[in-house]
Amino acid sequence: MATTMLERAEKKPAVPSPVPAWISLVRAGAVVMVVFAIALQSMARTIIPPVLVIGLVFLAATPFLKGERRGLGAGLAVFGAVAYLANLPIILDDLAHPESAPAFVLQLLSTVGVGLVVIGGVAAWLRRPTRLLQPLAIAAAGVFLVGTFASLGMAANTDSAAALPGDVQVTAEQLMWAPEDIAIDGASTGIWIDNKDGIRHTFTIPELGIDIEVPALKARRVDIAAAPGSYRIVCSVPGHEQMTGTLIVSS
Ligand SMILES: [Cu+2]
Repeated sequence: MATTMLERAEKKPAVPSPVPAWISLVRAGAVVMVVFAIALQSMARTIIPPVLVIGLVFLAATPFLKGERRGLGAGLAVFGAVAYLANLPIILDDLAHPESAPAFVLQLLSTVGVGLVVIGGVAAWLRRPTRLLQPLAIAAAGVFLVGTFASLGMAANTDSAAALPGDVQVTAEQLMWAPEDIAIDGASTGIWIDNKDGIRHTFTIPELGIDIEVPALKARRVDIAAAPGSYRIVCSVPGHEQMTGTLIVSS
């Protein structure tokens, strides 16, 4: 009799075990990171190798995230955390400027994504899925939505300066100044700076004490009073060291 029952039990189709909460969290975070990688590169209109690698790693790992693969979840958490910390100065700068909405929203997305993966990864490592995981995921979504609406509102309320007649135009696009050499003379001393990027820039001429904040997709103008000569133009945003140019002032 006992043997028959045992046989019956063995023949019963296996009931799939529920997906552990931590794996759902890591999966959700991984999907967010893939979306982040696609969105950031689309906005920049170029392939950014480290971002491409981050996106591909999460994309490749996500299908293999299953209940028994705790190591993979924990490994993704470490990878996500290291990638995040390596870019921390850039991320913090973007998060400190919500009026430049595209960059702010993307960094909020990466923060939520890495946060979910790390919390899920730690839960996997401790082998202690807790009831807190679902509220944490809901809180992360809430932070993202509130932050996004606040940022879009601030961007909408940020003015853009119009060019005045005679202004020399300089454009910030794809982390470059165009043109890189700006010539002004006694007749034209105004410069109109048009930021076509989804991230903030600064039009900075250290020698002249000029440091103009130009939010994403906005324009600013500045009047220059300088002795004839050439002056170095930079952008002081972290990671924008390649944005250099020269202001040539003739008499
Ligand atoms: Cu810049």
